[in-house]
Amino acid sequence: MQFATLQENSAICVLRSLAVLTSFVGSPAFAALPDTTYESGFETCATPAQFCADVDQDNYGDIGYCLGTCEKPYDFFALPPTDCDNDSALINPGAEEICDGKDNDCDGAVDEDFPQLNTACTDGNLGICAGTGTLECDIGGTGTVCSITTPGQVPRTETCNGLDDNCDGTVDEGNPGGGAVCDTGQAGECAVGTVTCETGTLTCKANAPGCQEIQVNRTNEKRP
Ligand SMILES: [Ca+2]
Ligand SMILES: [Ca+2]
Ligand SMILES: [Ca+2]
Ligand SMILES: [Ca+2]
Repeated sequence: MQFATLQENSAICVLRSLAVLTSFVGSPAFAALPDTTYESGFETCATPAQFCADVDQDNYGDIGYCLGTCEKPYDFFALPPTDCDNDSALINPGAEEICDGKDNDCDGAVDEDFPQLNTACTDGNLGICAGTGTLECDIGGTGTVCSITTPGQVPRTETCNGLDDNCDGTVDEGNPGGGAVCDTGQAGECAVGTVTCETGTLTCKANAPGCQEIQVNRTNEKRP
């Protein structure tokens, strides 16, 4: 490339830079800048670099307000990669992603390090005492916590209903509602039985092996 052409390109480069700077000076981003001493003026060169305004001074500039110059034009300008939030020094491509509903590391994804967010969870209680909800960000933003939307019930006496009423982790333990002698309605050795809780239902179960089971109707309704 000839020297004259280089000079023309350099001049165009400076003019374009000044045009961008003019629009930047009148922008809200410029108004938000701190009082800072200008470090250098404009110089001409064949391959200027893009320096972008770094309003929050986290060393990542705003792609919307860049200058093509040979050297860093002001001490509040920075080279790419650029900032995705120039109003917060805590958000930039070098920041760590935290759980807060924001894209802290400027990778285009929000809270991507917490894939368990918004999935179902429980409060750890057992049986009908278990509360259920969804995982949300904790206060510190370092993890998730179960936000209960449906609280568990208070424990109650175990009954034959297919539920863990007393919240000890076992369903219908101790044959609740059962134990009495009953008539199976069958003949012979199959006639005498014992009221037995099986799969949430009270049945009259013959004491002798190999006999048919008869359902007992009085207390077999399930409770919510
Ligand atoms: Ca910045
Ligand atoms: Ca985040
Ligand atoms: Ca992110
Ligand atoms: Ca039960």
